[in-house]
Amino acid sequence: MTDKNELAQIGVVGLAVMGSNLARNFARNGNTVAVYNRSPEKTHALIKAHGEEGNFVPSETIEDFVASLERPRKAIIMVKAGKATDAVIDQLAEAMDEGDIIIDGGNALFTDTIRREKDVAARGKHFVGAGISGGEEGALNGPAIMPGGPKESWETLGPILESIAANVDGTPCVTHIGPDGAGHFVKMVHNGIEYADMQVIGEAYQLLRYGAGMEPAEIAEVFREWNSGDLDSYLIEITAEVLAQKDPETGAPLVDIIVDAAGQKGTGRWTAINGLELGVPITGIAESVFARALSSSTAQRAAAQEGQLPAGTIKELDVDKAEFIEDVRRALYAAKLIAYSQGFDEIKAGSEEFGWDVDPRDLATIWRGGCIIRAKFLDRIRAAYDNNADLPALILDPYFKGELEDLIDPWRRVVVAATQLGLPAPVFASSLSYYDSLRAERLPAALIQGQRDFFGAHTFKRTDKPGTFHIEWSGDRSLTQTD
Ligand code: NBP
Repeated sequence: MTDKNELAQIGVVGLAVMGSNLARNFARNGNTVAVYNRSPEKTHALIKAHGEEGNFVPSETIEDFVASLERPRKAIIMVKAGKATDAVIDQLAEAMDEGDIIIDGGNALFTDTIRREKDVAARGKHFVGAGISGGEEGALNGPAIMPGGPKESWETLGPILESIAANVDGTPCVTHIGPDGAGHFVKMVHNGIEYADMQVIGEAYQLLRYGAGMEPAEIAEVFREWNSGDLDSYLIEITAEVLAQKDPETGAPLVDIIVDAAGQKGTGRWTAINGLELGVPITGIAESVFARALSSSTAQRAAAQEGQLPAGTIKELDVDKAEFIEDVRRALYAAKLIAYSQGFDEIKAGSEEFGWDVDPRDLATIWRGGCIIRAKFLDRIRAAYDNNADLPALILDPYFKGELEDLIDPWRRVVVAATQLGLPAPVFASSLSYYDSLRAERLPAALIQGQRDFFGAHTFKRTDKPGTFHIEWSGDRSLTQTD
């Protein structure tokens, strides 16, 4: 139904896949929705195909769109992230009045969100950067929503966002994350974790396929089974679907037909860059971004496959297939735990750096539904932070420590097997090194500090007394205290 005279509770600008589905979700949940797209064809198409799903108020100009909203006006931007977002923000800020709320639901870089919030606030309006996860299906049926921005905007926006968010055990998968860029920051890290989660699943597949010699359909069954245990999650579920799928044209397993080159230009890359900037070792996420980059290094891979690089001679692996499958499951669980633990470390570091006061329990709660990384084990993460909000690392929670007891040996065996077979398992392996680094009583950083002092007089600290020291390396090698 469309009615030009009825004022809308919410508006959506940008009616491509995400925007049109989000608008339908609002309408289906009893909200009157104003809709506008730069090219009116998309608006017409939405109304023609889905106008009967609820109350839509379509407009062909941004001014009409703004006029069709009840006050304080609330408009969600769902356009291509970047310059398009800035252009639409400018148009909305121009047409809106003081106290109106502009929400950017695209995948914006959080630093852009911080800048935009300042600009929009200076024009007397509110700006909310909201991360929205769940892809097109989530946008339609209930996404996880991570809004930042001023707390007072949340008071107005909260109920309407709760009406469309996913819901788990009666709790909507949306809450105010923190000021300015906090929402887009946690959405970015969410996507980084998603990269790592997908990569470890990919590594498990690779080992079962080329290590245990299993066919995709057989591996699909294994993933289905895994989905009923600790690994129960959306990503494991869809992995089974993809592996079971045959190519409609050739009848071959679809996974064998798809080009094995994955993109990494978006939020996963940002998460890795931000991890480097904050000095947080998010090795699982960074390795996942690199693994995608390597997959797309087509020319180098082709050259290496032409036999130019020796494979070595150790090929035999004498393992029982069923035991190997169970080891891979446990290695996957362990590497996944590390990736989440590191992702939460990055969120904590970002929250401290930007003064957001993000509560990790909120994330473990709202990520349980709607979003791509929704998983049973997020309940465990929430419980971990409920028990101790200041956990030094997620894996130090007593429950996860207990889980790791049973995972560590299989994890080591799988990394050994992958290495021996010459099969790439970058996140399985680097996560294990990260884990062992955390546990190590002494790290070679002491030697690195010695080297730095040798070539650059960078000084070092001592284990036995306070102060900063230097060795006269090119002189008599005496010790001097520099402060
Ligand atoms: P796209 O990212 O493909 O963007 C297309 C939309 O942007 C169209 O409505 C287009 O209008 C509009 N647009 C462009 Br392009 N330039 C514009 C401009 N200068 N002024 C006004 N409108 C402009 O859409 P999407 O895939 O639906 O994603 C929307 C947002 O949601 C993005 O930020 C995306 O990163 C984010 N997101 C997407 C997913 C997903 O699964 N796809 C998931 C989560 C978040 P036109 O029709 O006139 O060209």
